[in-house]
Amino acid sequence: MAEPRVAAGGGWPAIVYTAKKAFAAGNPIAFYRRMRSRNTCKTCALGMGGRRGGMVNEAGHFPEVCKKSVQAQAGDMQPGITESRLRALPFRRMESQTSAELERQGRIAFPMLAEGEDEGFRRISWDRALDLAGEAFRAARPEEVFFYSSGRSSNEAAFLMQLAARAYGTANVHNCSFYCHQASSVALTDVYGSGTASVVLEDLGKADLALIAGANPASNHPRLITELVRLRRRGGRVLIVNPLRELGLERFRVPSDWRSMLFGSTISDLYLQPHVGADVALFQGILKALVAGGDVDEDYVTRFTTGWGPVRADAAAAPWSALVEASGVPRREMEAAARMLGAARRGIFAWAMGLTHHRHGVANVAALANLALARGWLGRPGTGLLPIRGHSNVQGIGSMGVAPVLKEAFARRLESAYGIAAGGPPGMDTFRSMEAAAAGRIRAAFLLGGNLFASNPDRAWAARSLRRIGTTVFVSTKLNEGHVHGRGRTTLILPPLARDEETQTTTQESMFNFVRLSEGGETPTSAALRSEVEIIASLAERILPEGRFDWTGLRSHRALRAAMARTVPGYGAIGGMDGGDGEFQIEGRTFHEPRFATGDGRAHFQVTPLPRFAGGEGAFRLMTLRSEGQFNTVVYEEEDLYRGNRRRDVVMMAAADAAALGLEEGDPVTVVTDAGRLRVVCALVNIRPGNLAMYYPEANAIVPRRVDPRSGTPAFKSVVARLEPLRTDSRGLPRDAARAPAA
Ligand SMILES: Nc1nc2c(c(=O)[nH]1)N[C@H]1C(S)=C(S)[C@@H](COP(=O)(O)OP(=O)(O)OC[C@H]3O[C@@H](n4cnc5c(=O)[nH]c(N)nc54)[C@H](O)[C@@H]3O)O[C@H]1N2
Ligand SMILES: Nc1nc2c(c(=O)[nH]1)N[C@H]1C(S)=C(S)[C@@H](COP(=O)(O)OP(=O)(O)OC[C@H]3O[C@@H](n4cnc5c(=O)[nH]c(N)nc54)[C@H](O)[C@@H]3O)O[C@H]1N2
Ligand SMILES: [Mo]
Repeated sequence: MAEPRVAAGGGWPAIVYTAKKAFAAGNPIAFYRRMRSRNTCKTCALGMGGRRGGMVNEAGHFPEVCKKSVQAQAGDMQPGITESRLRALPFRRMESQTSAELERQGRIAFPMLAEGEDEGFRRISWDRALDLAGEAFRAARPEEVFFYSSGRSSNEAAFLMQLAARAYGTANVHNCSFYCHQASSVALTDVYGSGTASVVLEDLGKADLALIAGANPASNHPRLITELVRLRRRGGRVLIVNPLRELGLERFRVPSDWRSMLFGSTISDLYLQPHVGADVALFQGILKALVAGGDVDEDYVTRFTTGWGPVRADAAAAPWSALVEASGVPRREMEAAARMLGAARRGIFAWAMGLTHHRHGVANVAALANLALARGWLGRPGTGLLPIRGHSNVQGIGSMGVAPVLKEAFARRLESAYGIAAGGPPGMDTFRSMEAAAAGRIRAAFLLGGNLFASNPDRAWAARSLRRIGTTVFVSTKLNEGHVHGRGRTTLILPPLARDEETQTTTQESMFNFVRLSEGGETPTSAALRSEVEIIASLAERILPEGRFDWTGLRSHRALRAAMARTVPGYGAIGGMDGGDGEFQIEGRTFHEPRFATGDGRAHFQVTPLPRFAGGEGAFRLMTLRSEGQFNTVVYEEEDLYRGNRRRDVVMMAAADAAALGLEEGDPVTVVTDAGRLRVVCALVNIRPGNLAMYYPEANAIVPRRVDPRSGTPAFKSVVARLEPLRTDSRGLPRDAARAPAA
């Protein structure tokens, strides 16, 4: 078995790493000062920094820092790419570089162009670049373009981008949440009429139970672990639902807490390991046991919810044997979980990609919400539902309307304020836009950050599709694989300021629906960089009829915030952002009383049929996941300390399955899906037999193009896979043999 290289998550390795990065950035004092500057943290959406200063959380606690924020900061503080360096970087060299090598080329410091048979990018002027981009959009019809945003940009840029796109006439506007938490938004809107968390950070401080399903916050949201440690110190309980035993969810050393650093902190009280994609069965089993134990809050259910009857009947009708078989979890473990829920007074349920990246992602979240409702844990302090968001401003980008459909009230206000048809038929989401590109139907695309190439399923298809786009306009801080493998026939890269380098203040929204201010003001890498708002406004000026908008007004972030205050639901308070301590909680999203944003004011139980595993006899369930040493498509380190892997071209599997296949740690093996084959080596981990794990983004080479029909999210974590151990025959030549899992 691959032994973890450390005894607990976090701890000294995290601190040493931080110090190393700070010194590598040149001047550790300047680095620290920049980390502490009054700007929102650049990595996850837990919500750090802002007006209260960097490394401070929403509850005012300091110091809060993680490896990821240090990497992001070090990446942005790199010197700019020079023209001579760019000349030495033709596509044929870029094509063989890893994501880390491309990132380490430095900050993109001036606009770049590649067209026709060009062998690489070359520097061009801002005016020329913007003119070319403008011409491409003017030559296309509105249905032949799309606008995508990753989750790092500001609310101001996002608001302006969707406004310009809609005024231009397209609703093909979307963001990375369509590959991330869209299933949560769809499910939560069904449950309580709003698509985001029902809780604020303080609620975590009041809960005595936390259930964390399908998430690995020890790596991906380390600040959340601090909350779990505090919760346990108060005598609370933590329940983990994850097919894979993640070291950091068992033990963690919180660097900002001396007790935890010295002795380590236990995280999980109960660790349930269902099959990949089998959470609905598990949650239904726990619900069944809750009913049997008399732990349903009947009074709450009657007064504040609808739909309990059918959900209860469904759970009653499901035989234990079917639930145990489907989930892989023994009945006594589901009953133990139900007892833990029953013994707690206030619980918060949180989840991430382990629930959303499935064909039935929406049902996964709905099934978890049913459990919360049965306990009366929605709309009361210290209770609620918390989708753990990814990018630092992905939620704000969605709130700003970077989505193919808008809430009715939002669309109406945009129409009356700007005379644009915002309430028309829905545009294409991210995956639909990729399909349109594959069919050669996209003539121009605008990509505000991100890396659509490496984040898509079926890597070869994603490359082919993106390469068919007429003109692709990237607004990117650093080079990534998408700029080369996923470039358009004409490709422009426009370099923006990072949020802490902006000359005007910007705003970001956390996963707790809290909007904070970034002051910007740090010295940018290059004087040529422009703010995202400036870039978008300059493009919009070129593609919209003259005099259509007051462009002086729309370049002012303050004026944009005034526009948001008038149009974006819940954002009324943003107009006052610039005065005093203007950071604010968005209206109408978090619930501390059981009165919800649904038509009838109640929360809605949802019936969730058990999804069936599509693999059949002999197939494994393969998930793709992250290590701590990467941020999405950018892999900083090959090594995964926590899972004990020194390389990433591995398939992680259970010892029992490996033994049945005659495999040992490090043996070569081919993973086969209906999208392709990938030769990797075997890595033994503590995962439920019958299930496999591989690293994203590399595994996208063999992740098929299947999406959840309700949310449009690719099923990155329910892939049907087979293994072919590489065997040798009597002559010592390789001979492939397909085999089945042990369980
Ligand atoms: N260090 C770091 N931090 C990040 C990121 C990063 O790349 N690196 N990315 C950011 C972004 S955009 C996001 S969305 C988040 C992602 O944060 P997470 O969702 O935590 O990340 P993943 O690694 O995709 O998957 C998380 C867990 O889901 C489990 N899992 C897989 N399938 C299932 C299943 O069927 N059921 C259950 N119950 N569990 C399952 C896996 O074992 C894994 O532990 O992190 C953000 N923060
Ligand atoms: N198989 C598999 N596929 C997945 C996933 C998975 O778990 N498994 N996860 C999915 C998820 S959750 C997500 S969110 C997507 C990620 O999809 P994306 O958000 O599209 O990808 P990222 O890798 O986060 O984008 C990184 C790039 O953003 C740019 N960038 C960084 N900072 C800034 C900035 O401040 N401004 C601007 N303008 N640009 C910036 C840089 O050029 C950097 O290279 O991938 C999805 N794909
Ligand atoms: Mo994400």
